[in-house]
Amino acid sequence: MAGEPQADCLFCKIVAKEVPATVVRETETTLAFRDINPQAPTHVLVIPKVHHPDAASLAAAEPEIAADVLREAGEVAAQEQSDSYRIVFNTGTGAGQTVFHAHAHVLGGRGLQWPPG
Ligand code: IU
Repeated sequence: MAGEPQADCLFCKIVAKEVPATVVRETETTLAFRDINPQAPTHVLVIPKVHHPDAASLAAAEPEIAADVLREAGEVAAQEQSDSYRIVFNTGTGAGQTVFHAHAHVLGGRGLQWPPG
């Protein structure tokens, strides 16, 4: 069920501390940790602790927590001293989503090209 922890979800396991992660920030509703395959000097994932498969589903079901994720993305960038950064929500396999628990990629620390690949 949306919002409930999913037994087969990697990010739910990270929230439950069953899988280790390098956590950089934590709030009551969110967790921010370093991506294991960083694509920029700063590459942090901000996730809601509740399970929703993607960002739009999270925003539809629990808009306050979606706002928490966005606010924390900004806090991560500030903590990493990234004035310019990108927040990415890959949605769907065709866009590169591989983990179906909503997450914001926070990328910074280098120049970022547009359009993305
Ligand atoms: P995506 O947008 O669903 O592709 O992002 C998933 C990210 O999760 C991706 O950048 C992976 O490198 C990252 N990740 C991780 O940080 N820790 C893990 O154990 C696994 C994936 I598996």
